Amino acid sequence: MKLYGYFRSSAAYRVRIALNLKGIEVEQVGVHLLKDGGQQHQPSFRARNPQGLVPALELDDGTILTQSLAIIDYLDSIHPEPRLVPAEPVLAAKTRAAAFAIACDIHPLNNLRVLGYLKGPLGRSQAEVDEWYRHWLLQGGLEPVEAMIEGGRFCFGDQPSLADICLIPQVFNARRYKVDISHLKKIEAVDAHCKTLPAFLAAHPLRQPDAEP
Ligand SMILES: N[C@@H](CCC(=O)N[C@@H](CS)C(=O)NCC(=O)O)C(=O)O
Repeated sequence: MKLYGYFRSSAAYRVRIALNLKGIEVEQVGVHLLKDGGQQHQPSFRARNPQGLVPALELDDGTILTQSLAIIDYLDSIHPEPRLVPAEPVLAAKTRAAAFAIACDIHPLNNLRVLGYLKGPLGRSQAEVDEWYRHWLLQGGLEPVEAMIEGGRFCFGDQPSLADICLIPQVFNARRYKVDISHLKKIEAVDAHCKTLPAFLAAHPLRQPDAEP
């Protein structure tokens, strides 16, 4: 399988964590989101993902899967252990709710193309764009997620789940954009624990073949 991604893409980071947790090896293909006007917009990549977004997972028979959560669901289907969503229905729903709060409610508002639209066509200053980012990351996002997660060593208990897979890349983004999350104690504790685990460490943006300083 081939994973089309970008080292700093948090959606690709999610898929890398899931692959590592399941011990599935893939070839990584870098799609530089900033070079050449954004390689995600080139026809060769659009043929793989008409949305022009990473990640995309190409299966050995050439089938292309897109959308990180759909890809992770596929990985869970073909390789059920370790499970990424608990079997118990209530815990499964809570796990998905925390994951979706990040992937569906924070991430799309702070995506590269949204920030670019604010700054370019809408003429917003860098300070306004930074404030937009901080607002949707914190009040619109991680602060409610802090209240949703139940703790243990991970978001929900002592096994990593889809919630942690979505949370850790979002925390990486918060730190990268220098948004203070030190008041989010449960999130910081989960992040500190994940930093000790090979599956999360190996998925870190700076450890990818296309990483840049
Ligand atoms: N919902 C999609 C989001 C994918 C996405 O937004 N990817 C970003 C990188 S994290 C991207 O490719 N952005 C390119 C752009 O904004 O032009 C998923 O979960 O896969």
